[in-house]
Amino acid sequence: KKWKQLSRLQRSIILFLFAFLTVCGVVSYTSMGELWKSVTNKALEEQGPEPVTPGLKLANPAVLPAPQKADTNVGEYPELSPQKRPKLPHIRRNPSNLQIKPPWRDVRLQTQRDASKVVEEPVQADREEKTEKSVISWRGAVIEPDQSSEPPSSKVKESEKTSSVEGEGQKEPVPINERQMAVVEAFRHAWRGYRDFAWGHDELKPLSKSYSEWFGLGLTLIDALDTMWILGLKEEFEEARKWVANDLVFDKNVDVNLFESTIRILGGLLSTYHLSGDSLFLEKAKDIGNRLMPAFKTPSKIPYSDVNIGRGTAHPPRWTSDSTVAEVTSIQLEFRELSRLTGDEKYQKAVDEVMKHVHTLSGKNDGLVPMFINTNSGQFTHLGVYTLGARADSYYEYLLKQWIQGGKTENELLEDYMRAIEGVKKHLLQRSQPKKLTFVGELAHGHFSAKMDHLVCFLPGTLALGAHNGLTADHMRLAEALMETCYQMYAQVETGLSPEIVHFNLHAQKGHKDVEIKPADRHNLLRPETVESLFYMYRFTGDKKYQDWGWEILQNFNKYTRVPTGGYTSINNVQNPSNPEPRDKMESFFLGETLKYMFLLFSDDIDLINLDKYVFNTEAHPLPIWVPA
Ligand code: DMJ
Repeated sequence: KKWKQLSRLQRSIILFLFAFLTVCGVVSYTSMGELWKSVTNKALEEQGPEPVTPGLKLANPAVLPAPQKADTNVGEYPELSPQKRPKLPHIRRNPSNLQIKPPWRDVRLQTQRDASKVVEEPVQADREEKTEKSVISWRGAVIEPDQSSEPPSSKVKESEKTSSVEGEGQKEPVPINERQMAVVEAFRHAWRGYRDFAWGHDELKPLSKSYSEWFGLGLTLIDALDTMWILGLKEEFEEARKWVANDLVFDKNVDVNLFESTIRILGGLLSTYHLSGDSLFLEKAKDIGNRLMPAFKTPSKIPYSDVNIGRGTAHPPRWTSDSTVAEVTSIQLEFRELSRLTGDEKYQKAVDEVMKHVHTLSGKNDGLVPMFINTNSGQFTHLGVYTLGARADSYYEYLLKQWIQGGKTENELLEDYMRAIEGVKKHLLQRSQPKKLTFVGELAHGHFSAKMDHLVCFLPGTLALGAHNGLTADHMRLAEALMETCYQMYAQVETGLSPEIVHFNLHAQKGHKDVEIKPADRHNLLRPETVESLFYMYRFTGDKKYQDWGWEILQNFNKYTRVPTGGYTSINNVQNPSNPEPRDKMESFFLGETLKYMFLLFSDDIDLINLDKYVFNTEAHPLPIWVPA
């Protein structure tokens, strides 16, 4: 106890003295070791035996600046209460009311304030549970009981005080800088193409000046709503809002993909509701949320991939009764938030059940999951193949993000996340030649492949977010290494744009770079993952190199993917600067994610979507973090 009361400096001095005395022979190595053990393992010993875990590291303190206000003890380790899912209904279901005023700017473009506030009175039952404090340790993430004698309820009040709208609303908006202006310009250019040639349709085809439909629901428009809000584009936002009010109809005989429509449409509508406070968006979110619910009517409760939102029927893809693991485990943030807002727990129940079930499943490899799950049996299928790329990626992302969304109380999510990252370290990490870049490969039936999807570049950002929330400093070090790798996936390529997939060289060969690209993989779809991670890395470290890397990427998007008549296009060949072979398609996530993360990356205003108040869904739509009761 006394040891814990000492400051870090005092602890360091004592340890230094012991080391000094040991070297001088005054104290034996053994007693030095004992002291060290008793200091570092105290929490572990208190809980009794820990499952034996290869690669287990002792807890490290959070590596990053302590989160702003949300948690008082995060500078040490996050507090975890006994395993309890957040209870519904929550008291306040209003939007976060993030904007004191709308973000519209004059010539001197200014950032809007995002004075977020999710005030939820703790329900009585929760208060009682909170008094039973616990110690949780998981592979280097040691979460100690709250040291303060303050009752949980007074803590809530404290956090209410510090995040109050009144308090923050007074702060001067921060003017946007030149790089952000360049993003606004890029967005306007992209939007012009969409508005002129694809208005109300899913995706712009900028070369043929037409559009493509996927679900026929104005996907790009909905995905881009909160980006317009954040960038301060008033006219564009108002016009798009009118379309949502008058033309967005979900009562259509159309099959939509559950995951894609959840992350883009439901997520986009919910975040726009929070940012704008406009109930139109909540009404639309409820409508689509309800229409997606039939997907969960399966023998196993693992949802089908496709839903007919007009007929209320759901089914798996034609060729299989499997769903994709990432898809069924990356819809939770959105449905849980829908429950919180509506007070109807059915949405949260459905998605929580999926997570609980997946938590118990066999077929994982040190926390790594296969890519498919059967909707009848509820079991993983196609066992033995592990990737952090397509079909599994956002499973890992949402473990951490749900834990954060729920106020860091759902221990199973944290356990699964920590175990999975250990699995990544054990099975998937390798170093390339000649630059010794750390990368995440794939494992197929025991065989390692040095293949990495660009999609995996979400991982540095997610690891950094975990470290910011009190997880081991080790994760931050890995995030830094992987961030460098993802940047090199751009920098080592002729156009300065990453291909969809790279293969890393494991052996040095004269004239070969780290990154090799196969002809089938050399396209670029304007994907966001690298700039997304750059945003997190800059937010948490303040290291300007991350902004500079993002700036290079923006320049290269402008150079090779910008279509003069409006819009940006995916390209087929990142290795041919003289003809990158435009594909004639602008994906909705370019506006929903890529440009939004660029704008946030170039900002120095940590309150422009404060990461202690919001958690981004996997389509870059910010949703409020529920204030812990
Ligand atoms: C987006 O729809 C989401 O980011 C998803 O998680 C992965 N694929 C695209 C972007 O690359």
